[in-house]
Amino acid sequence: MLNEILSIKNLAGEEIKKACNLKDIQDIRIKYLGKKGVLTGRMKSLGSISKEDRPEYGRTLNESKNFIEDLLNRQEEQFRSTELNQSIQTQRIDVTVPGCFVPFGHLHPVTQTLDEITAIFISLGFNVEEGPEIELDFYNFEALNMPRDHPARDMQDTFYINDDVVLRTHTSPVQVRVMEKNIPPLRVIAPGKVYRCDADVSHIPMFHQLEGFMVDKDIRMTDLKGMLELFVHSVFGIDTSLRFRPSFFPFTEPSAEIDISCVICKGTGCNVCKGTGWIEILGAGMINPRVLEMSGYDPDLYTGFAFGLGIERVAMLKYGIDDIRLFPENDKRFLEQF
Ligand code: FA5
Repeated sequence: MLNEILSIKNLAGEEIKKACNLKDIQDIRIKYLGKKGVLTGRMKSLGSISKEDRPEYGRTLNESKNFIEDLLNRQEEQFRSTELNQSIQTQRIDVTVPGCFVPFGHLHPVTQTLDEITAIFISLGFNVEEGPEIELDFYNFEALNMPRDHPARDMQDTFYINDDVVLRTHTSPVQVRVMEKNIPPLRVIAPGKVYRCDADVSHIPMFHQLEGFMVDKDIRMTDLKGMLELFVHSVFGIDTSLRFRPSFFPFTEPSAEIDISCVICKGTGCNVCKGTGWIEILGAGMINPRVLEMSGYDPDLYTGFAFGLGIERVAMLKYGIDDIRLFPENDKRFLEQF
């Protein structure tokens, strides 16, 4: 019986030597050591061996099993490393092959313009604040000196959610929200999206504004003028002139609309400026004392200026675009030019 075990061991050894690949090794392992394997079967029948012969028979079985296992493992290891070397050889990466081109995206021209303007005001010491786009009628109108029946509400075609809630029509409500929670001095810009029921070549229903305001003791119209001059010269160049035109906003007094000399024709007159040489870019003024008072400030102690500009309008002038509706269309052929 011992001879039988030894011949099984030798036979397995022969087969392992002749194995050509990992699959052969796997088959031999199953044949001899698997659940129904030749050697496993002998081990199961150990109980039927006489007591005297059992120790030697058991030892021989174990040694043979260890021998076969060891041989299988070594051979398997060898096949694995050969396989690895072969795959390294055949799958070598050719670093000289040109890579796949991944096109780079970039920021939308309106975002680029907004970022540029924001950076200018940050460099002038302004803090950035934000307010909700779904706004209470109170902040959008009432606290800005436009009660429910005020005709000035008609200046902005409003999307109403219900009687008390609107999509904000401008960034000016952020003035009130900031003033409510802070005491002067304040130097704040509030960029963001605003909504109006409005659509033609120079108007879209969702656009961007940037509100700027400063409140402290002794803030004057000349401070507003200086800030805006600096801003316009930074964006459009030092040769650009500014013109303050009297206007009306219920939340500023006095109010002005600010024109710049046409950046296309340099003030000589073209179809962009409709032959006038001037283009309107923003509304501004000294914050109405009633607004200061409603926000909890003493208007005899504090004064402030505020301005609000349309970002798309600035981007149109900066890039020479004649139809504002191109911005929200998101046609890649248009966007790729910036
Ligand atoms: C206002 O919205 C005031 N809140 C601005 C202001 C702030 C005045 C602080 C005084 C003090 P106005 O309605 O003019 O003002 O809008 C400001 C700018 O938004 C306009 O000059 C224009 O550039 C832009 N704008 C207005 N409506 C649209 C629209 N539908 N599409 C694109 N841009 C618009």
